[in-house]
Amino acid sequence: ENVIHHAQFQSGEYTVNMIENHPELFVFSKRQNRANRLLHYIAEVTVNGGEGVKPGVKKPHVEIPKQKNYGTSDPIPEGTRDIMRERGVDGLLQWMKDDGRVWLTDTTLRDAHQSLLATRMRTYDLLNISDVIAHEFPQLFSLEMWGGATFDTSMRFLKEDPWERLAQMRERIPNILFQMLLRGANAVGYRNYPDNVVTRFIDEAAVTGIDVFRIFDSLNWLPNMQLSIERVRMNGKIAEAAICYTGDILDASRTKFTLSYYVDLAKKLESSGAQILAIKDMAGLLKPYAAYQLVKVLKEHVGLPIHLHTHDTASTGVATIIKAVEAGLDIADVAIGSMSGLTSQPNSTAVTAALANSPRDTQVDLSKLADVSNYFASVREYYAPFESDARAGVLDVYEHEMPGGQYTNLQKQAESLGLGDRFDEVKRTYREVNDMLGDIVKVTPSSKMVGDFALFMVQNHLTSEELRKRAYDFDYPASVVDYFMGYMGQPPGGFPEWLQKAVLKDRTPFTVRPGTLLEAVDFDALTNELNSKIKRIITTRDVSSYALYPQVFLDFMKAHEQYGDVSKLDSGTFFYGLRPGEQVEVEIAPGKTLIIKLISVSSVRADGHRIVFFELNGQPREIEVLDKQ
Ligand code: 3PY
Ligand code: ZN
Repeated sequence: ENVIHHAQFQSGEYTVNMIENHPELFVFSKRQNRANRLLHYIAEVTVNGGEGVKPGVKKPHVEIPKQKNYGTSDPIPEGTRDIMRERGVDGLLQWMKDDGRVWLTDTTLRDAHQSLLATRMRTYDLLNISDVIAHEFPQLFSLEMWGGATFDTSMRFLKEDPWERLAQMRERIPNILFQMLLRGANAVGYRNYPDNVVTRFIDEAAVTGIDVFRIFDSLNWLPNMQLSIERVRMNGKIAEAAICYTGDILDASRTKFTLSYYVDLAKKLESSGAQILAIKDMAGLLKPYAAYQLVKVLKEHVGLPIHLHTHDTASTGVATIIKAVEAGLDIADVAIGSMSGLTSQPNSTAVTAALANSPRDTQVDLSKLADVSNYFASVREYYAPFESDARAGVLDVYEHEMPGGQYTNLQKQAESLGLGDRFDEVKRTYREVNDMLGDIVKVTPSSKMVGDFALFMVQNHLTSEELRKRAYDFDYPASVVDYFMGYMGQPPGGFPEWLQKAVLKDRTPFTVRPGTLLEAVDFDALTNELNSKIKRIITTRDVSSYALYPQVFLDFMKAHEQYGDVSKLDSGTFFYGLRPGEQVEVEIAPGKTLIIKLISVSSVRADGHRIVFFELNGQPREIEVLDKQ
């Protein structure tokens, strides 16, 4: 396996000499060393708290319901992925249409936790429910389980490899289509990348297990989506292209994002090769009667299946889906009950129950949904530090129009700048910035830019009027400068000139597709660079991660070197460490399990350190940790 994942092997340029030239292929980390590194991690977290968890926060007592162990006499039932394998993409889409049910995409494994828990759900918790999903939910269209913010977050905060998540889940769930969110020319990042970075990322994602790529552009700018659509199709996968919905088509005073604007965009996406049309209502602004109107008119003008993605921020989500179904919707995004609602997707149980015994019954088993919901309800307790304090749907989303996936993330960003208690002001300013920009589509990365701009204004105590008066006096956040330069593409209606001039000063913006200006990445050079920096075998996936997120990837590698593979720890241990007397089993490799028990933690010594006493497989171990408090 080391050999087949080696970049040189995958690039097809290997020879028999390759093994001689790369002796590191046969250097395997020692088990002993792996255990030690994990003990260091657990000691560190026990004393100082895990990432995002303040020291002193008590580890919750969580009972995770045990999941069924499926034996060989319980084969995995046939699902949409099997149908696609047998009949191809067109065959699958025809088969779905003939079936007539409302097809569901479950977003629990991606957007639900991106929206509710700042994208922190760990692979460990996703894998533990994967067998159940494969066996009990073959009636789904797809599982949205990758992409969006999960890619960088998993390296940045969870210190785990996003590619491994995909590969491991693919192994456990071979029967249901896997879906990812792809930000078009921004891939899974926050800026446009050179074309060859985007195409290579798509190839790698397709090979590793993604079947459906939901492709969008943060400004609804078609030229930024075309390359991705083509590349997904070249890989024989499903190109689902999205119109991002903002504003309110039923509000006659909103003249920019009208019904005809969306229909026009949808037609262009269809002629660009899209195989499914997504309505991406990233903030949850699509109200039920607007959804009816939109889907009905789109159905009249576009021949593609329509897939609705909404957020339940104002609690209208289930009604929106049902009205869209009345207008002929084909596929709807939902999240499992305990991970639904608020800034997440509408509740799968509610949608399933609402359509039960109707001609468009989803065929999903309600009692099985309840079991999985119970699982996520308990797992979610570990993620309490990442929850927002919202308890009920609120209407202010119609005011700020912030995407669900951004909400908890922006809140964290505000807290890190010491603006946590001014979040209401940040939200108000977010809308002010939108209006100042001439009303734009707000979704990653344009939403991130609006968020950065809003934080900048709040930090500097500026209203939009004051900013207008002193617009030339400031250095603007990097994302704002990039936006006005044209690095995210062109917004409908263009840029407000006064602000563009003030932000750019003596720089000249461009209007061509950014991908035509960005120099292609030399992947061989990147591979060599990585080989010189990292003491293990470099895979083509590593090279893709590095091309997208150079510093984040290197930091992740450094953490990996220091602590080993922390994705193997359960989430209680990962976020909070161990309590004195607590024992956990860690399966570091198939059949290789460490038994780790925390005995005690010493008081702080004069040099600021504590000694953490463990038993590792019954043998005493001591680890010294600096107490950072
Ligand atoms: C993302 O790009 O991560 C989103 O979820 C946008 O809605
Ligand atoms: Zn979303």
